[in-house]
Amino acid sequence: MANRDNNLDIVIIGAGFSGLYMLYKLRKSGYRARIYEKGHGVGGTWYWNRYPGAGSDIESLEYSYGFDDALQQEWEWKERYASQPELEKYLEHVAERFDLNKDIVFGQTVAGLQWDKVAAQWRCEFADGDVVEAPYVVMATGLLSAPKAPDFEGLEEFKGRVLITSSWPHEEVDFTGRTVGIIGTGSTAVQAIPVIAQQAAQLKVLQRTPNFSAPRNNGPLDPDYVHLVKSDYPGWREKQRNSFGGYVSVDFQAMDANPNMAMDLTPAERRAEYEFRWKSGGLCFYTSFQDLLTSEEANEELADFFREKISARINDPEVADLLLPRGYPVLTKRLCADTNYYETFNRENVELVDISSSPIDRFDADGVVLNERKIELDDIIIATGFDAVTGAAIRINVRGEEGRSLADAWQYGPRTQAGIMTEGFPNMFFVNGPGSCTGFFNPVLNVEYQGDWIAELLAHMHSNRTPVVDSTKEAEQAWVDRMEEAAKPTLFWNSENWYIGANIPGKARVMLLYLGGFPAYKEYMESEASGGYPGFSFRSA
Ligand code: NA7
Repeated sequence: MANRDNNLDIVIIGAGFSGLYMLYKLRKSGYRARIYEKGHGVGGTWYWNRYPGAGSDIESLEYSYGFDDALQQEWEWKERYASQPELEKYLEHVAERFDLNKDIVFGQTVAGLQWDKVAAQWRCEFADGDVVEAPYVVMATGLLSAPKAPDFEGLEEFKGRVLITSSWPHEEVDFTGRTVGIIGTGSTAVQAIPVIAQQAAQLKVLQRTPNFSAPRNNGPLDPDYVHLVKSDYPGWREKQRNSFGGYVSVDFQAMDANPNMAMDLTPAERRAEYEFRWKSGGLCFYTSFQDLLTSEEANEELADFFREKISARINDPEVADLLLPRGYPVLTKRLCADTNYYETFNRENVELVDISSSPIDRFDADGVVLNERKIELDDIIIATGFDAVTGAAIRINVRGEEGRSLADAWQYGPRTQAGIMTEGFPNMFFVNGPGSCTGFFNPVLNVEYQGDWIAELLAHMHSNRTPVVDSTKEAEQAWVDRMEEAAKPTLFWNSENWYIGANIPGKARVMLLYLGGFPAYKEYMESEASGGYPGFSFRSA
């Protein structure tokens, strides 16, 4: 028998960074909101991805909420980049501090969402058969939360442990004395490999495509740097919000993106900039010049710089050669940030296995069979990435107007207006979803912005007594065109990256996120709001 709850205004799906902020904001705005979360704790990405070495590649002082000054002043981050346990603890603290837990139902998987036109509400069905109904739904389902299915033939026959990085066990996994294999060499594996190599007897890294990685230069936070940020945290946040990507720390100072075109400078000037960024570490390469993602020449020179630096970290020239990324532009697959990744291949117990020349054929009871050899394993770790941006929403059976499914509506790529709504699915809001800046912009600040904007939209609807909202087709098309225009001249099309859906066989190849930068995004959103929301249609129930 279904449970009906008539006291709910808003269902929020997911208790990660996005869902928690939405609950905080919407409750504060007077709505009865509740989160439904599949996991048994808060954290989202930081609840599920608990593999050894997991952590954020955006600095902790920046990858955190800015909405409450007391929170940001009082919370003490330990390291420059927060680890998964620290991030999970932070989000648990936020949930307690703002009394969010009382409105979160854990262990509840949303299986279907159906728009009931007559009642003007969403019917939300859970995997266990329960149902709730509410006029509004917020999809806080995450950007990198739907794992790419591990579709290796014979995997079920393998007698060892199969460990998936994105649903890592809560109890400690001991690799002592074991021969461990890992598939994947993206950001996840680049974080996990150096840590696991220290414990496992043997580690076999099965690499299909080498990635570009910059040193993460992690370590305890310097108190002077923390003092610098906290002495004007709101000002620091403002700098983040006014920047393209939402993270501004370069070499422990807030620094604007370099306004220059690489190719307008001399080779020596470019080299100096890259050396400076290498020393600072991590993702700050994205802001080193304006044309790195549009000029093949500039990009190739940076790729050469990376290859030179990577080579210098590996002892065996043959191994180094296999680890050098070639044939696709640097920065188009998300740059990895590592601690001792390349040095790990200098260890006696680590072997790099090139599965581009000898692909995985299948698994059997005791290991993995490649075209040219078999590797016996005690454990296999799967770090093959995500059906990014759209996967989590589409895996829910969402049915909008006239029963149309979201999966069908997005089969040729997601269509949204500014990442907020998709036409034909009234009263359903997306945060950190397709069409937003997230992924290219700090997702924590993005959800704060989108959440505040949605709350204002709801207030507008309330005062006009029009409780139902949808995106207009025209505004959605205009946004889709705008996204295409921003993405077209870039080099993202020249690699198999998740930003364009190219890591998932059969997924439409479209740029999933808005590449025009957060300032341009805000400008659009502000003109919509101040102009009375011309891109949206409103109606009474
Ligand atoms: P990524 O970056 O998508 O990396 C996945 C890795 O898994 C990558 O090396 C893939 O190689 C490899 N992969 C995927 N499928 C296969 C198969 N079938 N066989 C062999 N190897 C495979 O995911 P991550 O989890 O590391 O990082 C995701 C994001 O999280 C990251 O971008 C940051 O934003 C944080 P490929 O390149 O496809 O040849």
